[in-house]
Amino acid sequence: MENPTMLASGILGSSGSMIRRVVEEGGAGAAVTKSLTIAPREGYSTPCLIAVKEGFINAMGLPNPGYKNFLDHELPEALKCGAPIIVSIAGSSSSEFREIAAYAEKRGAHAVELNLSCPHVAKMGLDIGADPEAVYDVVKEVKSFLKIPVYVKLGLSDKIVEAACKAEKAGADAIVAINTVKAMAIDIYSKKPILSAKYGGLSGPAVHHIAVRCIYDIYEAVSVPLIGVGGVEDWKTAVELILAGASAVQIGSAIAVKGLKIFKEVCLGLKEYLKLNGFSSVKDIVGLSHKL
Ligand code: RRO
Repeated sequence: MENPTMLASGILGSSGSMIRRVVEEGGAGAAVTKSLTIAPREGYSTPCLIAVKEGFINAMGLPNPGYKNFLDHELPEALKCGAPIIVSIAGSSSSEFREIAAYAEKRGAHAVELNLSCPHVAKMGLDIGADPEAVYDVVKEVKSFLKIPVYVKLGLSDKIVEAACKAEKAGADAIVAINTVKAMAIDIYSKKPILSAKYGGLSGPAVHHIAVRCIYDIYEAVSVPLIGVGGVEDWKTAVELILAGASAVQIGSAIAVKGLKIFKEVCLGLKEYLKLNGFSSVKDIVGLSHKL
């Protein structure tokens, strides 16, 4: 990667041309696709995304054209940007993760990210990620044959550190944390939950300090590289996740607020911060808050 910023899964990662723009115009160092499933999914009906005071709540419901469609028709375009493209996978069993990961590798993905963290789709995501033994089984299965790196994306649960340890034991090459946090918004006039799926995932500034805490705790427990996600909205929030232990950061909700310029803004601020503090590389500050 040319810089430590990445496009987070779920934002602009549904088409090859958008991914190219995020890298070529925005300057992201790498991009993660929207999570792919075996069969195409339409996702939940509207309302599926709302803006709240400190972020967004979404329940998109994993809309995607199915892995074959995406990997045949969108990935080749995305790969033209030259930056690493990481294919996000959602499944409800080890064999589903295996099937999609194998095809992603065949079609030229640089890595896969296993979505064990979506907080509001039943039997997928966090339903697996909050069960450390299930995390071990899925990661072990994918690692048993795949040559490209396997990132494991975990979400907020009481077991997140245990799950990260199990993922590492099963061979994960990196841990990504966190996803959105299960939440709800109620319309005081209709007196009903606003999202059609009732529950959704909270993202943006509201979850930043939860992400910092999770990265900090996971860094103490594992040796593989960590990628921090959650409320990165400027260079300061990126530096905070790096000091907690992240080697790179993913950016999602802030794109909806600031546009694609967020990537260059973070990189520039990070560079200045390193220079002003006498460091020569991001590596010098990864996990530094544990050492002082
Ligand atoms: O598609 C979604 O509703 C979704 C997914 Br897969 C995820 O991992 N996280 C999220 O907040 N929404």
